[in-house]
Amino acid sequence: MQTMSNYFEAIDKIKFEGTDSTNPFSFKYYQEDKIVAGKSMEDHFRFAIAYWHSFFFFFSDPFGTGTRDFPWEKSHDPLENAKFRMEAAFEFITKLGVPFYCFHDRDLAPEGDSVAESEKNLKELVKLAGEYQKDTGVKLLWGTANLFTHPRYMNGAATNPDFDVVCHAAAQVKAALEATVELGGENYVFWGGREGYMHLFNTRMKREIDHLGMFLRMARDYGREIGFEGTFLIEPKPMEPTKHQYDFDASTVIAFLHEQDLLDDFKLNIEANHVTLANHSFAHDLMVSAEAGLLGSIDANRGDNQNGWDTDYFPTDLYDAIEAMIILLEHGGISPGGLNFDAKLRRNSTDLDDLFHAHIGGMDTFARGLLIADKILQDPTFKELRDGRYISFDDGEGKKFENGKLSLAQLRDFAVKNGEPALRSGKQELLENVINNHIQ
Ligand code: XUL
Ligand code: CO
Repeated sequence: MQTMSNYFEAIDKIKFEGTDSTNPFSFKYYQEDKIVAGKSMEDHFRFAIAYWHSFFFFFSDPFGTGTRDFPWEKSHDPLENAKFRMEAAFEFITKLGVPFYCFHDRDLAPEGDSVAESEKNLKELVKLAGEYQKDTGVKLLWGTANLFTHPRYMNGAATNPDFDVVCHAAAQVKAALEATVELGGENYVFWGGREGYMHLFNTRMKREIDHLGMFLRMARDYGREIGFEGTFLIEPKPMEPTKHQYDFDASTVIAFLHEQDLLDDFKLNIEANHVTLANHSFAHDLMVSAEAGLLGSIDANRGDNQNGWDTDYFPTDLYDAIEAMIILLEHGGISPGGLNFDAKLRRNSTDLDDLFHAHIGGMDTFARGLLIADKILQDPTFKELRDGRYISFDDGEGKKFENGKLSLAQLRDFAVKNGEPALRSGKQELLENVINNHIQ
C-alpha cells in the first residue's frame, strides 16, 4: 500500500452538485453514474489525465522559462522526483475521480545514461505505478514512448535517415510496450512526434514512410507476442514540430494503414487541436474515422481561432462537444478508447488548484454536450433532415445504383427519361436552428 500525498490538501474529492451549486470545486453536469442513452456518463467518456501536461511540464515557451514551481519536484535526483511526481498524479486523479491516465515513458521515469539504465528506471516506476493503480482503482488508458524530446530524434525516430536512431526508437517502444502491458493499458499510442520532414529536397519521403510502416508492424508483432490485446492507435497531426508530419490527418492515416497492412490492429486517436491545425473541424476527423470503423480514442482539447498553433487549451467549447457526442452516440461510443485531456494550463495559470478548474471545466463541457446531443438525436427532425436527403437511393433505380447493378450508360438514359432534377434544399439553416434550440 502506497502512502497518499497531500499536495492538494485544501481540495476534497470533487463531487456532482448540479447547476445550482456555487462551489467551483464541484461538477455541474458530470455525474459519473447518471445513465444517458443506456450508459453511465463514466462509460460514455472514460476520461483520462495526461501525465505530461499536468505533472511534468514546467510551462516554458519560446520566450520565457517555466513558471511552475511544482511542490512535488523536490529532489535533485530525477529518479526520486519521478516518484514524488507519481504520488502527486495519483492524488490528483483520485480527487478528481477520473478512471484513467495516460503517459509517455519519459514522463514516468527519467532517461538514463544507457538504454539499459533507461529500461531499469522505467521498470522501477512501472512497479510503483502498478501499486498505485491497485490501491486507487485508477487504470491506464494508454501508454506511449516519447520519441521527440531527445536530440537524437531531431530528424525523426522511425523515419530517421540514420538506422542507429531507428534502433534507439525501437528500444524505447519495446520498453514502453512492456510497461503498457504490465499496467494493463487498454491501448498503445503512436503520435508521430518528429516523423515528417523539414525540407522535401533533403528527404526521401517514400523511403521514410515505408520505414515507419515496417517499424509499426514490428511494434505490433512484439506487442502481440508479449500479450498486448488492446488497440494500437495512431494520432494524426499535420505539422508541428516538423513542417509536414506524415500522419497529416485521419484520411491520410487511414490510407497509410491500408497501404502498410495495419488495419487489423490499428485505429486512430483523434486530437481536436491537431484536426483544426489541418484546417478541418474536430467533428470532421471524428466522422472520417468513425465512418471507417477506425475511431479508437480522443485527445480532448481545443485550439484558438486566432492562432495557428497547437495551443492545447482545455476543451470548453460546448458546440464542439455536442458535435463530438452526436458522432460518438451514433457510432457506438469510444470504448476501449477514452477522452484523454491532452491539454495544458496557460503559462500564467500558476495556482495548483487551476489544474482542478481546468479538468472540471472540460468534464462538465463534455457531460453537457452529451446531454444535449442525446436530446438532438431524439428529435426526429434531425435525422429526417439528414437522411431524407438520400431518399432517392432507398429503393428503385437509386438502390440498384448503390448495389452496383447499373452502368454509366443506363444512368445517362435515366437522365434523358427523367428530365431536369428539381432543386432540393439542403436545409442547413433549419438544421442549425434545431441544434441551437436544444442548447439550454
Ligand atoms: C502532441 C501530442 C502528444 C501525443 C502523445 O501534440 O498530442 O502529447 O498525444 O505523444
Ligand atoms: Co495528443
